[in-house]
Amino acid sequence: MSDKRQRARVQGSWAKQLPKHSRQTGAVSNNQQPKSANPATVSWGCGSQKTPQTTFEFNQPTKPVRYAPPEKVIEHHFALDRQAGDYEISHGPSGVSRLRLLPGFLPSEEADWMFSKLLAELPWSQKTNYRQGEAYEEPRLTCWYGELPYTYAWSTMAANPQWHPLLVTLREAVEQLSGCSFNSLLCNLYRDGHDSIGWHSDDEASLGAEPTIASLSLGDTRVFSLRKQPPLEENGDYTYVERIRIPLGHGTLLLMAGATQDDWQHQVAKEYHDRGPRINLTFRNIHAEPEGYRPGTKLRFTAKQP
Ligand SMILES: O=C(O)CCC(=O)C(=O)O
Repeated sequence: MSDKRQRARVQGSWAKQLPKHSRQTGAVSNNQQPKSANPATVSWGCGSQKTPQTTFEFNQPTKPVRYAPPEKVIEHHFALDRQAGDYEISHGPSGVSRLRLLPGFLPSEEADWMFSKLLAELPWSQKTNYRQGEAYEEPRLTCWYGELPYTYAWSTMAANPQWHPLLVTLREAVEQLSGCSFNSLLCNLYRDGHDSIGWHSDDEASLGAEPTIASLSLGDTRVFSLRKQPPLEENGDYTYVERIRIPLGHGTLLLMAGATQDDWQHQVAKEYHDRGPRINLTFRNIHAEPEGYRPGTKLRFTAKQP
């Protein structure tokens, strides 16, 4: 828990130290505290010791205490009813943010061999990104498919129209289910629990307004977290925003649509217990950026991807 969130739970504050004359006499301004000389002779059952005594006074907070809303968890059991789970996670400020969750989109045995094949056969590499001019390696491996290049975090993935045949099949299955068409795919490989992707929105101008993004997970389960963008008056402070966590398991498809990329950020955080490898395929529809347009421009300001 961040220091600020923790502080938000404290319901009062310690009083200032008493003026010197009242400390000497042991007097307490509101008469609620026991009187004591300082230093006092106090017995703790192991002989008598001179122990300095400090006097505290509890002040009621002047402002109402503010709590962060409890994190919600979405766990949809597709196997029970064979229905997708549809969630409207917010209705503003930009519009309706929608998620559709389909655990078991790929049956487990098919997902097993697809995972092994993609792990072995995709051209995985570690991308170098830039933050305030400083280079850093992404804490995961990636590869890109699409007729157009894709730029984020000041670094470009070159166009790669040579789709792996299995990815072509998966793209068709995802398109049929979602009713959307996708011309590009960002593949992420989290080698273990230490690999991650930080808070960000998929809101590059090249994705267009209100993009639908289809995210297919294979391999070990990892927690996909969302947090709401704070209102302007919070000055970028996420302490009190709504949060959602969704465990994404082997063969699960997640669709993000509507205003999700405008009003929310998402991440897959590092984990500190053992995790096996996980592949995540995010199908997207990329548009050519207009001439003279700086690649990777965001539609709005958001945190950078690590
Ligand atoms: O691995 C995931 O589930 C999320 C990937 C992601 O956020 C992205 O590729 O932008």
